Amino acid sequence: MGLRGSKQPEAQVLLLGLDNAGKSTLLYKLKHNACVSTVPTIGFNVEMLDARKNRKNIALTVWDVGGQGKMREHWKSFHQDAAAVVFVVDSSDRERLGEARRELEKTLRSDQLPGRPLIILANKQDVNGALTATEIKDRFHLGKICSGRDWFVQPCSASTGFGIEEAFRQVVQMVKLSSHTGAMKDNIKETVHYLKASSRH
Ligand SMILES: Nc1nc2c(ncn2[C@@H]2O[C@H](COP(=O)(O)OP(=O)(O)OP(=O)(O)O)[C@@H](O)[C@H]2O)c(=O)[nH]1
Ligand SMILES: [Mg+2]
Repeated sequence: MGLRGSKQPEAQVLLLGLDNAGKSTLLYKLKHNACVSTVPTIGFNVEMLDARKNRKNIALTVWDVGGQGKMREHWKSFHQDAAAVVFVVDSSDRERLGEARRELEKTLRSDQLPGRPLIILANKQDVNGALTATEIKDRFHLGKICSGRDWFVQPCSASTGFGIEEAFRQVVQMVKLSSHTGAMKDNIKETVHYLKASSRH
């Protein structure tokens, strides 16, 4: 059963990427078509998005998990039941590209994400000098590290909205639907308790 308690087919989509990549900006652009001013995410944001797949209404639950160093150790709590991973890259931040690649590789090694499709968002294309989607594909050696899964790189700007709908369509097309999400909710409950407890110290 899904978070809404409906029988509508649904899928859990996990938004990951370094801090400052633009995940939360993207989530709220998708949800409200608005450029919301964000603060670094401590914990996660979650939104339901409606979509159509195979001529049916489906519900995507999109989990946007904070990307700061301390948050990354919690990413794995969100792996289970994620039907697809959307990895957001700040294409204008050349200095942190290696760090982003290492985090992506670590994520793809998770035994809880076997064969799950990967959509890389080459975000911040509105910034002068941003790397193109092809450059990101090459620098991340995506052909090599993504063997055994479907993958796609989409250039976009979460701020302006450029490429966002195309990205969403790709996610909908590539995601596999399921009707069971209970385990993920349990994992997340534990993580939320842990984060609340940590923030009190
Ligand atoms: N120019 C430009 N700025 C962007 C874009 N997307 C996000 N930003 C900015 O980048 C900064 C970080 O965006 P967030 O969405 O908070 O980043 P995040 O990935 O959620 O970061 P964490 O929550 O720390 O993991 C904000 O100042 C955004 O306005 C974009 O496409 N273009
Ligand atoms: Mg955020």
